Amino acid sequence: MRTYHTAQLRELDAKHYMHPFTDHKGMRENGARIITGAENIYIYDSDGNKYLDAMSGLWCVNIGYGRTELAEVAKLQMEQLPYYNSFFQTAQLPAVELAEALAEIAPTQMNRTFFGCSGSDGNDTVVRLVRYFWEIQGQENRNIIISRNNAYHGSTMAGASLGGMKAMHAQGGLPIANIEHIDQPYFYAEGGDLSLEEFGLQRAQALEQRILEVRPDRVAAFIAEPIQGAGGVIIPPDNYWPEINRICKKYDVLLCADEVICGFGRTGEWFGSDTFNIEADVMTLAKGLSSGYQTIGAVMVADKITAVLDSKGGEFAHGYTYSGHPVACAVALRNIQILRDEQIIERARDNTMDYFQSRVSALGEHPLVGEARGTGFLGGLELVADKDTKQKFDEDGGAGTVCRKMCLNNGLVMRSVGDIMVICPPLIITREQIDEFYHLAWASLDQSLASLKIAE
Ligand code: PXG
Repeated sequence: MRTYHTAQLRELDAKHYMHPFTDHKGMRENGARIITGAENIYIYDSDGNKYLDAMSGLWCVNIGYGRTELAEVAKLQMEQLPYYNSFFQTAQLPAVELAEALAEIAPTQMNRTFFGCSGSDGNDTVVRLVRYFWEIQGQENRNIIISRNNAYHGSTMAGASLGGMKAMHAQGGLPIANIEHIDQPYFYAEGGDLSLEEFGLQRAQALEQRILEVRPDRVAAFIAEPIQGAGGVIIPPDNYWPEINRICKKYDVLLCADEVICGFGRTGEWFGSDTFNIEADVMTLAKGLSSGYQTIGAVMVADKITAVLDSKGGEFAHGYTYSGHPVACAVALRNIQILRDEQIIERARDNTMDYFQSRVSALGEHPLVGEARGTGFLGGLELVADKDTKQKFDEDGGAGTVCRKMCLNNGLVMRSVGDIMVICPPLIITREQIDEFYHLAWASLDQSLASLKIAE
């Protein structure tokens, strides 16, 4: 292996490597941070810095870094069968075993899985699948999918279209046809004078209104994250999901839960759908499915859908070369076994999640924080100039950017979404490490406030 100095690597990176979601001009000017290793909940860079990774990579390393069992399973599988496809009525062991394991842990109505490589392609599958489901029942016009503003469902044409990110729609002519967006259940920013309950009901009933506007026989599905992650950890009021369940049932609209972030223990149960009692017909999975150790995503479908596919026959013309990749499936299966055998989710729920939430709430006492919220191992901090009026420092997420930088200087990875700091630690984080997180976060908030006040 060649060895490099950091400066050399930065130069090569800037010259040849096109990064995702990146301002290329800014990137050329500042250079990248080069991450060289990781262990437990910590990552290390090429300058010798250590960071507490309160983002689990990108919301994905649920079991934490450094689990060599996953490397061993990947090596063994590569030696045994590095690749074979599952087209043309073939199968291989890891994909079958993983599909069975998923049926065991998923809500009872979910018993079959389609595999892909990521959350984005999973949501492309969702779009094609739900439209196909109605087509083969003679309802070709039932092709509208309703989603929400400020949702994140990925970066492919369909994923970005389902997502409600205006900046993404502004590039490249999105959304694709027959995708509708309704307002999100973001109480802190959009609740106005309503009570939490009134607001929850109002935002859920926006779905019913839209279904009636476009006509019920046109609506194929509604898709939503149980908690919006990349949108800023938006947690719906308690009455939101029950009302959504009711509406989807009433109009026979398929309910698709995007579990890419909420799945695999993030909210204290296997799935966000368990936590919120979402009666989903389709679930998109990725990230925590392999704890990020392999690129794998999946779409789980309820019996109601598979019954139609099985009885109608005909080919669903959809699939990827790497659907059910044996190495990715073997690693994901081992990841699920570890979560199960070590009772990582139960232990987090019983021992550490409440403590984490108490520390997140305590960060809400900081003068810079207008609201601190969270569920399970998800947290969000709203940065404001004035707690009472919720006034921000600016409209461009400037405070978030300042805070993210302060965190990094202090050895903490906490991401900003505009002026919301989002937190998503590995499920294995201990109470001591939660304290460490809290102190680093408080110090970073202090420094951010001082810096923002000077800039004012
Ligand atoms: N659905 C949800 C709910 C997600 O959070 C995707 C789908 C797409 O998954 P893939 O594997 O194609 O990335 C995601 C991904 C961020 C950030 O900055 C979040 C995601 C991806 C990249 C960045 O918060 N979430």
